Amino acid sequence: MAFLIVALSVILLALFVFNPHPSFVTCSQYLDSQSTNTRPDYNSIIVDLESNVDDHPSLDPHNHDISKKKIETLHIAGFFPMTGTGGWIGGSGCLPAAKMALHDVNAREDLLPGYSLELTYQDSQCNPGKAAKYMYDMIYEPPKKVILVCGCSTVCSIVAESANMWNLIVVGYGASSPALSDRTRFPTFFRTHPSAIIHNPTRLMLFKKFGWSRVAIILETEEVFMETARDLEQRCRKANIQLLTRVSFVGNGQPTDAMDNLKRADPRIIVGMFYKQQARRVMCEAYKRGLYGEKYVWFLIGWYEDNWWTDVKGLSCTLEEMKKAVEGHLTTEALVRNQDDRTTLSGYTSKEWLKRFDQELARIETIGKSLVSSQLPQSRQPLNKTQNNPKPTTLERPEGYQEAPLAYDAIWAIALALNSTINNLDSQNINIRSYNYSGTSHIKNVFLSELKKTHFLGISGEVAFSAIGDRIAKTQIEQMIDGNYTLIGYFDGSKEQSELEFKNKIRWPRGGPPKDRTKIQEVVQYLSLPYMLTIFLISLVGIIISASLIYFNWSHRNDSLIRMSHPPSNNIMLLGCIICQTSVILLGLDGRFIPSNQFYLICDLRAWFLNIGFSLFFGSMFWKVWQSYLLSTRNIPPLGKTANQQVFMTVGFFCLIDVIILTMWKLYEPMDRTTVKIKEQSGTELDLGDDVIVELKIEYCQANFSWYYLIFCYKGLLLVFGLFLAYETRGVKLRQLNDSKLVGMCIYNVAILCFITGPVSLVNLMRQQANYHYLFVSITIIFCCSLSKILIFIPKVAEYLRRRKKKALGSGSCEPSGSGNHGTNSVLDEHSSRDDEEQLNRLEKENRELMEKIRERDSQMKAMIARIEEARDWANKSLCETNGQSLGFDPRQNQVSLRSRKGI
Ligand code: ABU
Repeated sequence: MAFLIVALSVILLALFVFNPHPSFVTCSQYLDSQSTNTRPDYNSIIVDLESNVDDHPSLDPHNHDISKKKIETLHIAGFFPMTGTGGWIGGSGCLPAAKMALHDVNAREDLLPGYSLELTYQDSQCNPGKAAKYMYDMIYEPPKKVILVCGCSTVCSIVAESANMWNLIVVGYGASSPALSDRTRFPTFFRTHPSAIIHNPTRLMLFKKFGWSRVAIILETEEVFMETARDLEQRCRKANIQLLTRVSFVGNGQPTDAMDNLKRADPRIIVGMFYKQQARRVMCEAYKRGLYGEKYVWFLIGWYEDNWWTDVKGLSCTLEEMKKAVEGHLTTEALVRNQDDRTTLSGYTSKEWLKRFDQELARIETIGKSLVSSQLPQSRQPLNKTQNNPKPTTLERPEGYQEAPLAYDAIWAIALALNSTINNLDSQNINIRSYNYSGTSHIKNVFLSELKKTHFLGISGEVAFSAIGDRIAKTQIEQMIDGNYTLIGYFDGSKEQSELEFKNKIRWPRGGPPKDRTKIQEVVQYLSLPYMLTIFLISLVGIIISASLIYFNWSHRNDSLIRMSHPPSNNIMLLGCIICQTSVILLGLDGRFIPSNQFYLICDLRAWFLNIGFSLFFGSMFWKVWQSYLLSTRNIPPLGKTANQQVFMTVGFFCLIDVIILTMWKLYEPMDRTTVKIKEQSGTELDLGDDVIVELKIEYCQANFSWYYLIFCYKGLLLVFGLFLAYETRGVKLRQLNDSKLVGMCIYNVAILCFITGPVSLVNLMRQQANYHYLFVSITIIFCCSLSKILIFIPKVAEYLRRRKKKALGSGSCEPSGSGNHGTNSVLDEHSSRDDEEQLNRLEKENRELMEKIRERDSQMKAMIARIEEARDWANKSLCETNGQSLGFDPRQNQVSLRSRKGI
């Protein structure tokens, strides 16, 4: 027996000495281990608090009876992120608060009588992998834990998702992820920390207040931020606020690419969602890209420590640059400290509590300085005042200082819920000691329902949990002014119709909120008025001249000079000129004169006038060279009475094709006004400020180029054929069409100019030069029309004037009728010319009859010769047969004799 007792003692001693899980500690165990721990760290300083609690009066100004006898210990397992390189490492501020709460709770006689609470904790480093391992260790390592507490969203997610498997309830003091509100995924999770989505209504209120309807989001790819961004996106969509872009980057990477993408979207209002370490990198990159200053408003998370931006280690920005980058940004954060002077459940007002907490931190600091001053986390390093931080406010505050009341209240909430649970279980004759990780979840359920009912005034305000286990809180808005955070106001998103409550004015460097976008000022480059008016004037003169020439043609229609030029075709040509020159005026009418919604009419009119005008103008000339070609190459009667019909039909046919094409164009792809950017100028250059960009645009009729190509093909064929005819008839002089040679010359001009102008006018570079384009096209049209009129009519008019002059001088001399070639004709009075013409027609008719007779005689002669040849062949053949048979003669040698015998 004695041997057994000794052996058992040895085994127990060995187990105690070779503890397989030395990585986590209870507060009391820690005191023992301190004597052997040669490496002091920040955790150790905090644990010192526990060791000094009882003999430190600052912890207990209300002098609760802390000597009460506790007989049973209830164990809490805690995750406090205190070291690490990413995420939220606010355990440094929260652990002391949790320990204060434990002390206060344990000191209360009326709370958990017969029980004391003890905390076993781990530095999770805000690392879910490490947290998972520590959780299993803490669960499987006695003593049994009745509840878990955690901070940092990534850790709470993994802990809370698995805790239910062990009938464990989790209370989060520092986890803001909206994903944690999912009751199916986290059925036993409660938190004193409000969800991060409570920032979003506040952000939205600010967007609306300052008239921002275009925002961008940059976020770190952690569930907490992704869910918050998703919620913000949905709210923005509902509020008609455009989300310009949403860029993200991985937590342990550099945000450079994301920042490049962000800059490309040209945002002005940027919401940033990331942990502090990445916030520094983002703001440094923002500085480098110029995404800071008076034109930009950054919305950051408000729970970083106040001097988070001052640590420039590992950044490529100086402190000065960082200060510029963060200046003026706004933050939103949940209000997690009771704002009034009411005494809270703990017996302190929040001010008293804060004072007490600050004293504790100071005490820890004192201990820490002597122990680990060289190993303090960067955020706690005193700020070098020469580094241009004029008024640093929270030099010695550890990370998590802001969330400390949440950690304090989390322990109180647990204590209250446990207290009610024990009472509840007592009434059912169940002891809390029967609580087990596996098996029945009855105790867990009782605990859950008690936790749900929890409602008390805590240091962080009213502590109550919503149906999804979330904390309800107000948000606070702050702005960084001169390197320090200044309170701007509050917003209570939980209340319907809530308004922003301003305490201070936001400082806007320009006196007012910046614009949410670069203002794009469109400037349509219209035609230069002097150019346009000059062209209008020239066209008008051209139209008047054309009309006058029509009149001239009509009034001198009986004059052989005019009559022999086929005046109807010339009139059609002049009408075409009038229409083409009108189209030039239409081309000059731009958005200054035509409202945008009616601009399509101008587009249509331009196309119709130019096409129909061209068909009349060129079609009539085409007909003339064609007739000239027929008359010169075929033996056809001169232009008769049907000539007028012919010209009308030909030109009408060309116009019909135009009508078909233009109608189809209108029906299938109607033209409309469009503007195209040709140049961009910054507003600074034009003294309009850097928020403005001037876009120089040109306006034209939007059309599918296929229609242009179709018309060009058709007109091109006409031009080519016209050119051919003009070339073929270049040397032909016809009395019936006395100006056909001149018309041929006109066709050359028109064809060449059209072949150049048509394609060039479609080249983009040309189209972008509104003035040059207009001048180029309109001068070509005017030139074609004017040259044709000059070539065809100047000789006629000149001749007419010459005749009039002679007549006026009383000259009676008669000259023979002219050949009709451009005004070199002899002067004839009207009667003589008519007789002459009749005589000519007679002669031509006789000539034709004679020609016909000659042709008849000719064919008779040909028939006779053929018959003679036939007879001769026959005779030769007969002779050959006769002589050949008797004499063997060559028949050709006897031709003469045969002929003589036949008497031919
Ligand atoms: N206020 C700290 C929140 C940290 C987190 O949600 O991870």
